[in-house]
Amino acid sequence: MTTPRPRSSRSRLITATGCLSAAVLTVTLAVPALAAGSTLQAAAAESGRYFGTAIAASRLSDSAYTTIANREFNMITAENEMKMDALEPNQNQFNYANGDRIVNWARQNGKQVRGHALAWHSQQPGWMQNMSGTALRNAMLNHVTQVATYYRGKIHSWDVVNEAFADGNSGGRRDSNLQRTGNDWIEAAFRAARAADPNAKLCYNDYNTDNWSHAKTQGVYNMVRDFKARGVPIDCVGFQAHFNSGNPVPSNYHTTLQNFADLGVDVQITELDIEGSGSSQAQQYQGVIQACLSVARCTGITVWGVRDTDSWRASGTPLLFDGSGNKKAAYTSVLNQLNAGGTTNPAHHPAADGWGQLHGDLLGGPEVE
Ligand code: G2I
Repeated sequence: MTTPRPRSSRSRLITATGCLSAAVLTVTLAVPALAAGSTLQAAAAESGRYFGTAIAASRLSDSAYTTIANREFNMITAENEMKMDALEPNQNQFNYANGDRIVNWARQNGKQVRGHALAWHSQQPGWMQNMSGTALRNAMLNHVTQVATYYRGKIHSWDVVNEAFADGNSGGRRDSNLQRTGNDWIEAAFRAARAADPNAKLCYNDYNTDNWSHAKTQGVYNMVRDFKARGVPIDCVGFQAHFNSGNPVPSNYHTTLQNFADLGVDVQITELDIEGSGSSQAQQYQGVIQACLSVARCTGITVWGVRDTDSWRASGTPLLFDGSGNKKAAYTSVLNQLNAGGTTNPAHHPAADGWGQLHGDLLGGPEVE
């Protein structure tokens, strides 16, 4: 494992050298010590990134759960409560109660919210599953418009469309009732979301898109490139990052994230979990964090749950805290890798919006430890 850069007790010295007529003036400034982040959100903020988790409304009454969530994370995704079936159980009758519980908890605790998900082939309410053609297209667009309008101003980023590409070697779209309304259903959803909430970042989100050589990754990449070329309003791409031994963290992850970022979108790790235990799990987590931090436009990381027992695949113990709320080896490796630093997210420079902490990088110039 990489040893984190020491940042704790000593003041860091910034030396600036400049010429004043014939004389060479050397100025040495002492700047405040930069404490290594002691929580995931503090450590990620050092490079202008967020660190998030998925929250289940049903667990908000569990104080062991909320204590960890509040301490460690500053970006919140509703695990299920903002999906299509949850928000529109009957056509044009919206139920925001559980979504609001999560959004309100996040905002009351000073956290931002990632909206998940406006349009998806899965988790559709029964009435929508039976629709097709123009009626379905219009119902989907109405859902996107109503929900994005309701939450306008409260959402950092929306997963506008989720999981629209097929697994396997085709590199093409997944067959679904939404896909059968026409290939332009994805861009139509993005345009409706932009019109409803112009300030939210609009993301495409998928799984098994981590390995650059996979056909699915290439399919999504080509869609995003096409959207950027034609002015379809897309701001970001989410990589779910559900890993296990059959689907390990790819060695070319950095390449994937960088190539998408080079299209002019932000990238985010949106649902990270890695089945396993001990040092093997810890090392794989470290690799994911390192890949994100090596890409300036990789702006944040979200793990898909708090404790192993909260996970959708609890038996795989894929998260950073055990069922008793203890920090696992994976937690320590993630924290250390965040504290080791990396590229700084340009849009969330520490000086810009208070996400980060003031540190020597602001002053530029050579650093002397
Ligand atoms: O499957 C893992 C994730 C893949 N990417 C999209 C995510 O939205 C998805 O999350 C999972 C949730 O973690 C599960 O909690 O999505 C599943 C399906 O929406 C969620 O499972 C559902 C069960 O299927 C329901 O039976 C159950 O009522 O969770 C619901 C609430 O516990």
